[in-house]
Amino acid sequence: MIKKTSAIFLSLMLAAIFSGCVSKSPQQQTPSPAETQPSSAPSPKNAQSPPLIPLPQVREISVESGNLYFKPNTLALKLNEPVKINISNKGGHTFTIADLGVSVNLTGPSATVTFTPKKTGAFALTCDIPGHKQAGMEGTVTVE
Ligand SMILES: [Cu+2]
Repeated sequence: MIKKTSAIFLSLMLAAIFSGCVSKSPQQQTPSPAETQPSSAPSPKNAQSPPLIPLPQVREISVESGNLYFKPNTLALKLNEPVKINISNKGGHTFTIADLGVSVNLTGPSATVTFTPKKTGAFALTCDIPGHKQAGMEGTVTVE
């Protein structure tokens, strides 16, 4: 008697545990596809927004080139910072910074030169027309 009742009790317990495991598993799987849909929806909108790329700052400097002078004749530049020099001119001259690879012929009333200093130091600004440097068309360009 005792062995039969214990065997029936054990079979009922196993059936209860087995049925409980089977009934729980489909309920846990159903919410997962519903959660993935709202999270994937906003991502294409973020990908379409244009990326913000900052433009490099170009510093502009005005220099006057005249009758055997540059005004100002000292320029302070920064390493790897693009610079645009607007030159107003009278006569025939050049705006030359040989050490930085810059040389512009000045024949008209204005000229521009844009470059980026790639090394630091103090460099000579000159007019390369013969005799003009000796007459005073020279200066110094410092790059820090
Ligand atoms: Cu000159």
